[in-house]
Amino acid sequence: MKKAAIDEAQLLKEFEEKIEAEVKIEPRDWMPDAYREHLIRQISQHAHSEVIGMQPEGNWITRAPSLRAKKILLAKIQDEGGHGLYLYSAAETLGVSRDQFLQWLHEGKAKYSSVFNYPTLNWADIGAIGWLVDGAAITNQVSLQRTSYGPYSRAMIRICKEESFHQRQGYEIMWKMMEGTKDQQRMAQDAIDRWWWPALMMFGPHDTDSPHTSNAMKWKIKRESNDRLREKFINKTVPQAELIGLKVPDDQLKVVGKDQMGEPMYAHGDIDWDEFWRVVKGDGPCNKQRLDHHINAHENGKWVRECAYAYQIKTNNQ
Ligand code: FAQ
Repeated sequence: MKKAAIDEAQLLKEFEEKIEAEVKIEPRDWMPDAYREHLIRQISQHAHSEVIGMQPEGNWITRAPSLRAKKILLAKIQDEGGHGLYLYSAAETLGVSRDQFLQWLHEGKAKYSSVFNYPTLNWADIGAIGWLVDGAAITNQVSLQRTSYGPYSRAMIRICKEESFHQRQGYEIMWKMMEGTKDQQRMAQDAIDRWWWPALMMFGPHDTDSPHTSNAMKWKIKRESNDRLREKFINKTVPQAELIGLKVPDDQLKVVGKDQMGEPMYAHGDIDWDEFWRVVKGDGPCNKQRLDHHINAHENGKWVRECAYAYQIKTNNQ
């Protein structure tokens, strides 16, 4: 065996021992190329989701029903932008520039969560996004706090603190609507009818159809599988819906047992995977709108980046 190959085998062994011992991998540590590429893909897509995810809610800032609701929504959307920034920073530690990430997004080479390609038709949708979309996101992100890559894990810890507030404010909106008039109750039910399935799709394809899960679990990038996280989300969310008088739009949903705390565990009906892949591949109700908006905003913000860059050069030269 040549020396370079022996060195590489030793480095791989040390890397695997760290993963096994739950020692975080840090940016300057040696890591296999495939591990690096896997992280670049997942973290940048996660960042894009946070930023594109600002659009469906941003649509309702000017139409929030009260000053309180408007302040909360503004703060929440701003948080999502911040989450995108933490995540882009974490992804950049892997050696790819932010410009490159954005170029991949604009060229359609990078993905973002399918759920953000659905329209927000009324105020109840803002409740449904906070409750269901943030609820699904946090279920996944709590487990990602233990991901093996240090910068990603630390970003997740910070993000989860804010995300739990987002979930609660969404649930509060739904709760208030369910205490309101018959029309408000109908709006809330209509919102869960439209957002339930897209929220379940956020967890990705079934484990058996998920090409990345095997490596992700081996390297402890993902700590729980797509299906396991989806089940956790359903088990947590169905009782919340029932508590305020909402019905989850799944006729096949049934209780299949109790967990250790005595809480019900559910089996769900079939997910429309044709719809999922159509939306992932660009043919959802709002894919074009979301991407065009991002491209335009990026173009319009060019002068701000140029000013910041000029200021940086000026201060560095002082
Ligand atoms: N949408 O083999 P897998 C949020 C793609 S944050 C689009 O299972 P993996 C906060 C997948 O990329 C929400 N594409 O892949 C917020 C892959 O394609 P590729 C985002 C999807 O990576 C709230 C292919 O399918 N959260 O909401 C989706 O092991 C409110 C095969 O899939 C994260 O990104 C999908 N739903 O598992 C903001 C969490 N599912 O890359 C604003 C971090 C799968 O080969 C308002 N990411 N695909 O071209 C993850 O946990 C994972 O990447 C999964 C997918 C679970 C998303």
